[in-house]
Amino acid sequence: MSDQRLQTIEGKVQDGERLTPEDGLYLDEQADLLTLGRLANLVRRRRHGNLAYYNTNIHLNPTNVCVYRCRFCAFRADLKAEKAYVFTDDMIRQRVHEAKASGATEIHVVGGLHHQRSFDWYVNVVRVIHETWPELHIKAWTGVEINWFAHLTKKPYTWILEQLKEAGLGSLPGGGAEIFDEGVRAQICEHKADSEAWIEIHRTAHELGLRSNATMLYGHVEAAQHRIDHLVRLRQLQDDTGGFQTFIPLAFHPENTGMAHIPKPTGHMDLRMIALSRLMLDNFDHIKAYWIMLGESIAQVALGFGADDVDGTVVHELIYHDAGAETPEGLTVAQLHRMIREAGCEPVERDTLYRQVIREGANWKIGEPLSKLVNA
Ligand code: V47
Ligand code: SF4
Repeated sequence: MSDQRLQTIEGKVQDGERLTPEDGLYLDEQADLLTLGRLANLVRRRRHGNLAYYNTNIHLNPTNVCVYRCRFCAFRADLKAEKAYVFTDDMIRQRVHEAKASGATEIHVVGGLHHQRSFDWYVNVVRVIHETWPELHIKAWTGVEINWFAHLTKKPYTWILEQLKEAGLGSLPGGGAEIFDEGVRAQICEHKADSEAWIEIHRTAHELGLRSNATMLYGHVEAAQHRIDHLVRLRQLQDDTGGFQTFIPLAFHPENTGMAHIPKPTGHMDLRMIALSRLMLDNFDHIKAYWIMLGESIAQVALGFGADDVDGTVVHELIYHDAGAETPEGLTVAQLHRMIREAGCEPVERDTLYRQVIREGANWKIGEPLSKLVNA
């Protein structure tokens, strides 16, 4: 690596100056892992000190039936396939009761795009959850799903999001972004919402006061320039709206997918992606090391490579486990605490909107925004 180039980039990071797409490409293609990690950790420590966040959540994938056939997806099923399922209202209520019993503050809801279900069915999923336990934060439906609802109803995104908000929606998860480059999208998820639609939906959500997350699926057919393009487009939208909360780099899991011949990204690449994201996304508060897909060990190490969040207890995860994830489907709070403390950080429970969760016996209340805790 050219020392001169690296020194310039390091100087920018130290001064809190924005990195250019060219800097990003240079770091992705040339920088060694420890340099990337050291610089990203500098930014992470500046923003969060030694705090590391987690939440107590539960997942619900109400159906796996999907009209699309993304090549990286092992979760979807055809309508008549043996593994196809659709949750009834009672099954949804049961999951909410389980969430309550486990002390969850969030339910994360995503699924397939069922050929025979109307938009009302998806609104009803949100309503049933909300009516069963109004305090539970509902983080539901990716940009791809919102785009499908617009296709079903022929209504604008604003209308769709307002209906969902009225039913109890609290925020949007970051899925469906994959890689924004249309050439890559044509190879891995040809028919679903394109990058412009995904960006427009998140912009609309932010304008309506809904916070959202963003993801990037890496380690398949994409190259460094596609990853940097993806990060820069997210950074631009965040400059406009400030509505993103966290960025989650998602490692491709190949098992049982249409791209099973591609090897799973290595721990080396996983840590590089965490660090690169922290360095490029200077206007995102949080970088999440999603332990379900990284594995507990890499997620733990990632806390020293730019990540400040490990997601949550995550009971009932299906998307990665169908694609061969070997992690458990859930971790206890004690296990998360141990993982975080061993990495030299202090665990702080957060809610979906990144406010502290204060527990008193079986009850919890929402405290200060986490930004107030750093260096407090
Ligand atoms: O959009 C699907 C990805 C996403 C595979 O917002 C796969 O807090 C790897 O977005 N290998 C859904 N990735 C999950 C998601 C998410 C996860 C955790 C937290 C949040 C959040 C969001 O999962 C999909 C797709 O990009 N995906 N199949 C696979 N085989
Ligand atoms: Fe369907 Fe989502 Fe799987 Fe694509 S990733 S096939 S949209 S369930």
